[in-house]
Amino acid sequence: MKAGYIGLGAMGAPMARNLARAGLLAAVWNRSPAKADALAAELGVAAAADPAALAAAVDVAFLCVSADNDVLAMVEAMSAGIRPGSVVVDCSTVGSDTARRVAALLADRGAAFLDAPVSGGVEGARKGTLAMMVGGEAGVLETVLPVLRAVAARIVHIGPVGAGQGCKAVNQIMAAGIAQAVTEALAFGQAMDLPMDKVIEVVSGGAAGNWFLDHRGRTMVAGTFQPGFKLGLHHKDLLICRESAEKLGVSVPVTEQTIGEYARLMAEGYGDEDISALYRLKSR
Ligand code: NA7
Repeated sequence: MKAGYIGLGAMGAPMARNLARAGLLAAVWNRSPAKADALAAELGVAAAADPAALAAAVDVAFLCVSADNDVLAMVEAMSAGIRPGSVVVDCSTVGSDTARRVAALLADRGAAFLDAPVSGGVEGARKGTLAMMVGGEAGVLETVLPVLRAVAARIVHIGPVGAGQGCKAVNQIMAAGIAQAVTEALAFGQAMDLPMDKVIEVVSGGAAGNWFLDHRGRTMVAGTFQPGFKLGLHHKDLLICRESAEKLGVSVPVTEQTIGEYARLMAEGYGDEDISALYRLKSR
């Protein structure tokens, strides 16, 4: 089975590398061509002329682009080349409605679709240890499972198309709460002049230990906020969560607070920093 990858950003590029390591990658494409050319040369695969050419050359086409409209634009751009029987796997974080729209567009071309957002950060993408939450037909997932295993260590079928994105919204709300708790607590520790290296070391081993503290705790107290996961992208995800919550009549106060605080940081020019830049506000 041959795979192609569209969207070679912080998450897409390392996932493409893992597909190449598994001998599955045939072609890549990126909006800014320099990234695709460099990665294609590094991995010895084709840099497709356009998304349609990539779609025509593969059985499984991965997508990992920023937002809903970008996914829709890419699927439109691929459609002339889509092979009947092929599968598009979207690892972007977008709304469930977008996933369903894309699935319908692809069904008209005889192709299948899985919404397959991931969690685990750039570290997980590099190591191939991502958690992948999948929406779509179980039979389609089964067909492409050997390919997905090259990029993700935990792959769970959540339900029909859109359910993967629903699960990702759960993940993103939880990630916001964890970011709030960790940045607030570490700023509090810093204000007490505690030795923060030691605080992080011991707290990590107890009941409050978590991934975000382990991977971003030391860098945030040192005042560096390299992504990681861009704050502006998490803001975009939380807007999706808020919209769903409104439709469901569910209250999401942590999400609301985080949206407001991210918006402040974005207005100050920090939107491309890691989400741990929330620490900037907590430590003022
Ligand atoms: P990055 O590192 O910001 O990468 C975004 C990628 O999406 C990058 O390759 C972009 O191309 C591409 N992109 C963005 N908009 C478009 C459009 N309109 N058309 C084609 N390609 C586009 O983000 P991450 O890798 O961290 O995250 C990607 C997704 O996974 C996102 O949904 C997250 O929430 C989760 P560029 O290189 O800028 O030309």
